[in-house]
Amino acid sequence: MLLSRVRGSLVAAVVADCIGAKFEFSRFVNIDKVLNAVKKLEQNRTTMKKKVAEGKKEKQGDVLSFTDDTAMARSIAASLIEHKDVNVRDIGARFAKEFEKEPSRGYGGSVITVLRALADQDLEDVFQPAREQFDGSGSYGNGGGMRIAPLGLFCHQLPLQELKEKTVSVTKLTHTHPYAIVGTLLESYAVHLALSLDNSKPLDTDNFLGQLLERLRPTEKEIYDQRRQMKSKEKNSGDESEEEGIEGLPYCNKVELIRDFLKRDVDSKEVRKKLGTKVTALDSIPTAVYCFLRGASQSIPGTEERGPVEQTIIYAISLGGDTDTVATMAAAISGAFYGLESVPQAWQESCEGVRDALLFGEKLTEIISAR
Ligand code: 8NA
Ligand code: MG
Ligand code: MG
Ligand code: MG
Repeated sequence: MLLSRVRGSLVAAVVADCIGAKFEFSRFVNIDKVLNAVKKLEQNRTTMKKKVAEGKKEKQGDVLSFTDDTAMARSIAASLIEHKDVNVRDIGARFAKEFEKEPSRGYGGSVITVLRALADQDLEDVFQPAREQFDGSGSYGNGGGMRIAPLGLFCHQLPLQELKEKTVSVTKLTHTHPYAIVGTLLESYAVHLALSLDNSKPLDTDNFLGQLLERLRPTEKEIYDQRRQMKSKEKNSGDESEEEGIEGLPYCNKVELIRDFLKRDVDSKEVRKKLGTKVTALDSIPTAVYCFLRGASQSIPGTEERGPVEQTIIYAISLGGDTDTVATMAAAISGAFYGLESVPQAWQESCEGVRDALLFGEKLTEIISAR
């Protein structure tokens, strides 16, 4: 059912961010450590329920907080619901307001300059602050991808061209580097594709990658070509900004690498080295796609008794690095395929923002279904 899958994507993304946040950038993470953390969380819920059943006073229990990833995704979801379309000025204003209200959600080091500038209601060009980042080259952080899932869901059954254009404009509010844009497109394409596929039979991972590449290849080429044209125009008009060369199609190459990884037993070290777990888009967004497919193939040692969404989240966090962000992006894709029932109740009850995600999911589904 569409409702379960839209909600599944949003809720899985929230719990992955909350659970992953504790491990962000910690040096020694592995499957056992992540499993211990989720088992503890599950036990806490069981103990709490027992106490309530015995008539002892209800305790709220520990609730894990969400981070910037969810804060920004919520702004996009709320804006899409209110305007029934992408309204970049409104999304920018919401990003700024959220940041102002709760600046300690773990925002990226550089994006905060943009978020402060976006608070200015009279800003003539909302994309200007992002364009000025890093001496005019723009941020290539993964902040575009970590928040884009609600848009991938919103665009269900709309033409790909629309999904592409809307994704690019929402990304450019904070990230204008072509690597950030293509990475965000990879994530929104993946969420959109996962939601559209028949989930009554097991996922055909090879077919998923084939369809994803079919979407990504022309897009990646187009985004780099546009950038080259823009930079060459600037050069001719005397603008000094320099661009380090973008060669080939690095995202498509990484997606091809995922196909190879799925055929053999790949250890975490190789995944970290060749796909990456950094805060940069190119070194984290393809990794999220891989984590989704690894969980879907149910091939993660130590997690055999768990469902695919759980496996994806546990595995993504176990890789270390930017754990909350890789996990939230992977979970958004996985939840869109497997649905809300695949996210354990205990996880849902332990994370801040799940109730809102359920509500956003309901309203987004109403909009999609009314088209
Ligand atoms: P961003 O735009 O600030 O980018 C993140 C970082 O990437 C920057 O601070 C730079 O170090 C580097 N970077 C990006 N573009 C360039 C460039 N053109 N040249 C050189 N360096 C560059 O923020 P974002 O929104 O993309 O960040 C996403 C990540 O930041 C997420 O993982 C998110 O969770 C968060 N984050 C949180 C913490 C934390 O304290 N919890 C720390 C780092 C990042
Ligand atoms: Mg974060
Ligand atoms: Mg950020
Ligand atoms: Mg992060």
